[in-house]
Amino acid sequence: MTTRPPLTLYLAAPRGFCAGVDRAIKIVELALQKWGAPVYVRHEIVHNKFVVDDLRAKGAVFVEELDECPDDRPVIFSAHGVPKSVPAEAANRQMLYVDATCPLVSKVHIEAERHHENGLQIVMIGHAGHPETIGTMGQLPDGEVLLVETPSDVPALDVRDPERLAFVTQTTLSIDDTADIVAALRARFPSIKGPHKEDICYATTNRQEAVKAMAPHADAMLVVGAPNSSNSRRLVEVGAKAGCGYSQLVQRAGDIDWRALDGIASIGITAGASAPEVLVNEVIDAFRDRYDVTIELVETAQENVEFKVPRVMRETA
Ligand code: 0O3
Ligand code: SF4
Repeated sequence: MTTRPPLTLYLAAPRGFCAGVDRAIKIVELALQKWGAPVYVRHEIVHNKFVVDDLRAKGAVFVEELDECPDDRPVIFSAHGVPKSVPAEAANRQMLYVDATCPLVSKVHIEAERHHENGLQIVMIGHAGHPETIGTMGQLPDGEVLLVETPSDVPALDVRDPERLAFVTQTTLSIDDTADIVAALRARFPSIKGPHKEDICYATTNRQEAVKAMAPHADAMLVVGAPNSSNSRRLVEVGAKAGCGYSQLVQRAGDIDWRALDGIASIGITAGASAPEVLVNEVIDAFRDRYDVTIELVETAQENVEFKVPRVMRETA
C-alpha cells in the first residue's frame, strides 16, 4: 500500500451559504410545496448549477425573462434583485409572483430611491451586465444611475451636477477594490453622499476576511463556486492578492487540476455564498483520497444572520 503524503487543509469560516441565499432557495422549495410544479424562476435563483439542477428536478423551471412564463403559474424573482419593470409587468399580467431578492439588496434599492427623491443623481459601483447591477440601476429611470466599474471610469463620469450626487454599490464586490473606487469618487466629487463605506454585505465581507487570514499560509487555494458567481470570483482574487500563489475556482471535485497542485503541503478551501456545503465536503473527500489530511479551521467571524421568508410562503396552502 502506498502511503499518502501529509496535507494541512485550511478551511475558511465563514464560507458558503449566506442568509440571502438560504432564504431564496427556501422560497422556491416552499413555492413548489404550496403551488405544485411547475413554478417558474426568473434567472438562476442563486448562481450555482448544483442548486439550480436540484430545484429543476423538483419542478422549478428557470427562465431569463418574464415573457417566457405563462400568466397562470407562480414566478419567483432571483436573490440578485430585479428592475422595477419586472414586478410591474407581472402585476400587469396578474401573475402570482414572489420576490426572493435578498433583503440586503433591497436595502440598496431603497437607498437609491431615497437619494433620487432628494434630487440626487446616483453613481453605482458594480459590474456591467450583472443581474444585481441591472436590478439596482433599474429602480430608477434611465440616466438617473451612472455605472462605474474601476477607478479609471471616474474621470470620464458625465454628471448632471457634481454637488448633487450619491453612490451605491453591488453587495458582492471586493472590499479593497471598492475602497479605491470610493476614494476616486470622493476625490473628484467631495460632496458625494453615500453609505459609511459601501454597500458590501456582511457575508461578502466575512468570506473575504477569512480568505485574507488563510491565504498567506496555504500553498494553494480553492474556492468552491460557479463561474458566474461574482462573490465567488472575488474570493479567488482576494486569495491571490493576499499572497497565495495558486488560487482557483472549482464547481465540484471533478474540476480540481491535480497536476497544478503537485508538491503542495497545504491547501486553503472556501466557498462562495451560493455554494452548498455538500460540494465543499465533496472537495475535501477528494483530498482525503489522495492525502493524509489534517483540517485546520481558519475562523475569523461567526454568523447568525437569518432572514424570514415572505409572509405568503409562511401561510399554508
Ligand atoms: O451576485 P453573485 O454573482 O455573487 O451571486 P450568487 O453567486 O448567486 O451569490 C448570492 C449573492 C446574491 C444573490 C446577491 O448579493
Ligand atoms: Fe444577501 Fe449578501 Fe448573500 Fe447577497 S451575498 S444574498 S447581499 S447576504
